[in-house]
Amino acid sequence: MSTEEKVASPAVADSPCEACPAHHAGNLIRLGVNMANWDFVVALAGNPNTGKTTVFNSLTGLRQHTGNWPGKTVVRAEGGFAYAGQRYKLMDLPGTYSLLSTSDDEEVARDFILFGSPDVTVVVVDATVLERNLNLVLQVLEITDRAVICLNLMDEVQRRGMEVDERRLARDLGVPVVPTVARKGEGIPELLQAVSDVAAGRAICKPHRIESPPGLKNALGDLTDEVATAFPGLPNARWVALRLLEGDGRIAEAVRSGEIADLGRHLSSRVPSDAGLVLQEMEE
Ligand SMILES: Nc1nc2c(ncn2[C@@H]2O[C@H](COP(=O)(O)OP(=O)(O)OP(=O)(O)O)[C@@H](O)[C@H]2O)c(=O)[nH]1
Ligand SMILES: [Mg+2]
Repeated sequence: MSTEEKVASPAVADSPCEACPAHHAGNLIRLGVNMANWDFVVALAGNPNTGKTTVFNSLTGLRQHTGNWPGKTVVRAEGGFAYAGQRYKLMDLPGTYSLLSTSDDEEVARDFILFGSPDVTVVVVDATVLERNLNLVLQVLEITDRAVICLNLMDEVQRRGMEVDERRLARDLGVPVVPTVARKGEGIPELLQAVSDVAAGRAICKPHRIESPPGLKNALGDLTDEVATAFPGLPNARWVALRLLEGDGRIAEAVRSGEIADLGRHLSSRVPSDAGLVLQEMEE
């Protein structure tokens, strides 16, 4: 893919919905690839084909390809937007079912979610298959307390006569849940507000976490301390320790070789990258 294809489009409303006065996108300035000096980094995570890139395009004004193969996202892309006086760098990630997945494009997403230190992780879920999508949601909530759930494809939920109780879901998960129809721009203003509230600390999340049994808790605590000491500044040392306890060979090798520290350094969202370029995986 050439970088020319990623040139920002002007901040023109793409859908009729965005042109109507009820859409408060007046607060949104799509920055395309122009995103120097950001205040916050936001990651778009989610299972494959849930509408992440559609949300990304709607917020940045960029035109990353959406849809099924060959449009599916396999590398991460970045773009920018400003909202309510703050600048955001938005990362579009490949779809992933689990933070334990090991396929190459899923690993791109996993590594950024875990080691890229995003300020807010938006998990875009397909509301028609919520249960399947909750696997990743719960894994993300294990590692961050700054998350927003974008409950997408609500038009399909309605069309199929299904119901999703988003308020109950928000209560049970302990993080904001925003229903959207990303393809039509519906719910995007509310999503922006939720992201900005979480980023600025106006909304405090209390994510649902699975309680570990006492034996595991102690072992995990000790090993987490050791990992954190060996790799100072590495985000999510607890997750790494958990993987080691579960016998994950790839993570064990990354710890042994020290490569795990590079992941933290290369992916850190605090370090400015070549703004607007679609970034290939760090190894490339
Ligand atoms: N009906 C409906 N379709 C949507 C909605 N949002 C996105 N889509 C469509 O879903 C398909 C997948 O959208 P993408 O944005 O490419 O999904 P993605 O999550 O980026 O996919 P991967 O990068 O492969 O993980 C596209 O055809 C979109 O137009 C929505 O709210 N409702
Ligand atoms: Mg995509």
